[in-house]
Amino acid sequence: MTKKTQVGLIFGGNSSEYEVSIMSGHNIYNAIDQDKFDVHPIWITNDGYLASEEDSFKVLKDPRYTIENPHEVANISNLIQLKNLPEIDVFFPIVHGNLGEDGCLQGLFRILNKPFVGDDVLASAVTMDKEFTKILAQRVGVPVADWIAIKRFEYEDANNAKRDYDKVSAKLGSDLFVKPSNQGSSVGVHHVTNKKEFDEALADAFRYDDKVLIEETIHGTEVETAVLGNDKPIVSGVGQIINAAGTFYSYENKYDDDSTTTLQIPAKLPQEIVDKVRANALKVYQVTECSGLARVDSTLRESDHKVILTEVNALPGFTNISMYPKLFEEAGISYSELITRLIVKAQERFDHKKNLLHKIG
Ligand code: G1L
Repeated sequence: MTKKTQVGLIFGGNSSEYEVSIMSGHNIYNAIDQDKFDVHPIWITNDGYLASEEDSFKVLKDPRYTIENPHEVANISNLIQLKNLPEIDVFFPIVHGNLGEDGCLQGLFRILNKPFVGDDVLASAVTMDKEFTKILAQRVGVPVADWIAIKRFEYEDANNAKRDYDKVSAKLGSDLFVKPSNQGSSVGVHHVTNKKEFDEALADAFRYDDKVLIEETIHGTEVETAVLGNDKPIVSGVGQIINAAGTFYSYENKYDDDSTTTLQIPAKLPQEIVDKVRANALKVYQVTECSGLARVDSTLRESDHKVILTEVNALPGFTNISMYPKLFEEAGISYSELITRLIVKAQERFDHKKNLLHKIG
């Protein structure tokens, strides 16, 4: 019998998506193929502390478990001590927030010289920035909502045209979205239709980032596609977000169980639109140099049925009822099989990179 692969499952984290991460960790732990893998849970508490393995197992088994005194356990910077866990063959990070999502944690894995599931440093950082993603998508001919980016130094200049609603709406229309460029979730995102709302939205968005995007609003249906793999990725079918309230898909209804949001899989859309959504998703995945996985979200514009890129999510919701796993389930890949494939892709990428030369050879 070959030795089982030792998986370091990192979850929790000091972010707004803490609960989703705990649920995902719980679901992964229950679904992972135990003939192939042993799980070593690494729990980062909501206060940003690293829990013991014993406590980490407890919360994986029961997501409601909390530790009485998290401040007694090590600080998150002790993640560097993970190098002292020689038994870990591959890391599986399901963490969001300032550490897990923008390439920092991926950089730590690179320094530790260990394979890890999900996107590498560059793709994590690029897809985290909504403006870089748009620029790259345009480069491969994928339409995006028209936008203006405003940096903090521009915002601080009272005379700057970008903070003048009348001037901005002359270019982008009066129906706008204002959002921090770097947020993964919908935190700090505002839909505005007048000067007062615009001014308030800008002030709020700048609480979360030093660069804010002002975008034309695209009215239509939100559709999502799941992509999996490295050099020759596979693209799932298309899912649709059905929002009975007709409002935008905010942080609240994204994760709220009793919300009116439902997932329609597969989307009931004409074949040529489905093909377009999938082709766009592949182009964007490749141009942003994603590997491992990403969920690519688009809006199907009501007025002309054009498919417009919304965002690339390198860290999609990953509970067993989230869109990403559900899309592959529909394609015949179960949640357990998906976990196995992600780990295999992590090892393949690592083995390949290991053979690249770093000096004249
Ligand atoms: F490891 C993967 F597969 F790359 C991965 C990592 C993180 C998949 C999904 C996520 N998602 C998240 O971390 C979350 C912030 C959405 C919480 Cl589940």
